[in-house]
Amino acid sequence: MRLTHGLRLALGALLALLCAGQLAAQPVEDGYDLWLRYRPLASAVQTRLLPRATELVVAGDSPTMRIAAAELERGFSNMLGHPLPRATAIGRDGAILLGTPAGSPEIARLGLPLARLGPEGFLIRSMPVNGRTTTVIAANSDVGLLYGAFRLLREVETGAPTERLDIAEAPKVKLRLLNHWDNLDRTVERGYAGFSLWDWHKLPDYLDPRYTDYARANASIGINGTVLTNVNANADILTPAYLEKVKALAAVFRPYGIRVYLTARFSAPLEIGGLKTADPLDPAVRAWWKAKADEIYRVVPDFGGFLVKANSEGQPGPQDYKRSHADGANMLADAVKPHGGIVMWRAFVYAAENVEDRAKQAYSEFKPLDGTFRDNVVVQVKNGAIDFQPREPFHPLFGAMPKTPLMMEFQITKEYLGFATHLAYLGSAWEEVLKADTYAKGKGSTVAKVIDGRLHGYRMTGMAGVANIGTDRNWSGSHFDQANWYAFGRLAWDPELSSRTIAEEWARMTFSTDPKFVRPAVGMMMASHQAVVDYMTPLGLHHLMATGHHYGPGPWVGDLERPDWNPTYYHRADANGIGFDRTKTGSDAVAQYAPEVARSFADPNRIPEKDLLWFHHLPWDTKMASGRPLWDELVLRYGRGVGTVGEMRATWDGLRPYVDARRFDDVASFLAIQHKEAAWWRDASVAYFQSVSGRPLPEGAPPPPHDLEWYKALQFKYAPGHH
Ligand code: BDP
Repeated sequence: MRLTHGLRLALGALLALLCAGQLAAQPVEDGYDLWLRYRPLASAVQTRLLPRATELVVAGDSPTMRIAAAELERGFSNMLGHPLPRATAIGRDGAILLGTPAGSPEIARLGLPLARLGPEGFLIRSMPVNGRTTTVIAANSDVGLLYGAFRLLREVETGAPTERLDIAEAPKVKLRLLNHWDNLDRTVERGYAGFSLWDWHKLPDYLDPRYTDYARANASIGINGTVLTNVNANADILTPAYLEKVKALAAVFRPYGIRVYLTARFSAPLEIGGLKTADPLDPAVRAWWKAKADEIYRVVPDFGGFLVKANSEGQPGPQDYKRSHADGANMLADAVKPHGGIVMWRAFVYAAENVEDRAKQAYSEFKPLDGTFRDNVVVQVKNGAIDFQPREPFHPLFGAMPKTPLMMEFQITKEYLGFATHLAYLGSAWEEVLKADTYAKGKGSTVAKVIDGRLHGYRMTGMAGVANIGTDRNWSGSHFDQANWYAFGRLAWDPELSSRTIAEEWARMTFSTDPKFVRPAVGMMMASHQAVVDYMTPLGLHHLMATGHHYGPGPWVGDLERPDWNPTYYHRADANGIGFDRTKTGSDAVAQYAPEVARSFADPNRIPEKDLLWFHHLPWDTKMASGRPLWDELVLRYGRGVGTVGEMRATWDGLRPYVDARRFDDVASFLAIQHKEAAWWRDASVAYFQSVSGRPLPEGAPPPPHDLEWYKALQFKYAPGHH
């Protein structure tokens, strides 16, 4: 058939329209949408899942409720392909009904069991209302409704059946905070996702729409606070001009249930107050902080409080005046107390002049202070006793401070885990810590129970995550690093969640609900952390990274001014063996744990192999569980890590059909970088340890392609995240 010119033109135009429609319907996925993509559902799924998503009835009005309603509209209309109309009453076909008993007589009449859900919990229930089938989202507060709205959307997005819902949830931890190590010049300490989101220069007059998107993403996972500034603090943030900027950010975040916190530089009274001392017992200093707190609360009435790094890594603190950490924390606590503020005082301390094993110093310092802190102080403790190493045994302070609320500090940004390019899902690493048993009150005294307050009846509970967020289009520097932000929020909400479940949720929302995608992708995520541990610091080794920026291997470094900055301090390898003896014959750090734990850690035959060299210095020919000598095992573990990354690449290659091109390629390229760098870690580490042990490589282990000097000579002056 010959087409007339006119017909051909018309067909061409139609085709162009179709293509345009197609493109408009499927925007390029660059990761900006995170796990809140709300892509169209197949129509079969729609009818199965959402018989009641016909109308939305919002019973009440507030900025937060408006956000919740807008989110439901956005989510459902995108996923269903048609709008979710607003109605004032439940129609014939039912509706989604959103409200609090206080704000809506209709919700109050339902008599829902909300009392035990507290101020942030919510209930989602499929039930008849006025004889109509309805999906009710109810809560005691508007922010509870917002969390409920996100939860309902998650059910739909992950493909869970939503016909008969009965979900009642409340967060188990009160303070669920991100810690931004962001500087006022917008550089981010240990940040691998671009610059700081906070555009201080243009604040308060220009509000980047990204602030709203940031708040929305956090609210979707229950994060309710953000520390805007670096723990290595700058006192300028406390000056009036900056407080106006903080006020503007707080206003954006407030309706999302997110409070703002700041880091307080202990020497601020000297730097911006014109005082001659920052001694916490000096009346003028106390008065200065009190006035400063009053000023902050005039500007930001719901200001959360201060986070403080004191007397650690050169930061000023109370010990500069021969005062204790409690003296310092209590002084600030008194200043914010009248306003309902809190102080999060970090336990990450180790002193230059102290020769005690660095792993012991925080416990030695803080344990004697238990019970001496004001009731609005929380001590913030890193997950392990050294410093966010790829793997650390749980910090001995957990379980040891029954009278002082401790909050957990995890590092979401991957300072010691290959930066943004290495795929390492941290959910499993954090789960390992949270499940660890402190034995503080007998078996079952897990770290999770310390953190959620059940073990010691803490009056305050909290979890902080050092953020991995920056100006990169995909927020976190890599697509898979979004999973770590997500997992942090979910574990802060409930520290007993399974990291695998979290990974599944995330993968379904972020990529695809197809089981052919989800199963392999989650498998890859769950294996990833162990892979990094294997190719960087197997068998309990730690702190072997290159100096300063921590990019790449540096196990040979032993000449830094402080002994405990040197990798050689940590691995102690020599011709006879390797590892840090932290038993009685060494630093006796094991004694800081409860006796049951100490006994197991102290016994090389009982300690889990993953922590072996953290606590023991052992001869190279020690027989391992595999039957191999330690030396062979160590080398093979390095190789195993590289091998797992190879498998991850192959897995990802097989997932091409389920992933949009842009994100597929991004991940594939990063995995290739990871593979290359994992091999570099293995080769450099094996070359070095072989130079010390003098032993031949076990069978099957490839010899490093270069000599040790070659690896040692590598320099990375401009590695990111180090300022
Ligand atoms: C270390 C980081 C350093 C931080 C410090 C901290 O290398 O940049 O300032 O932790 O947590 O891991 O205070």
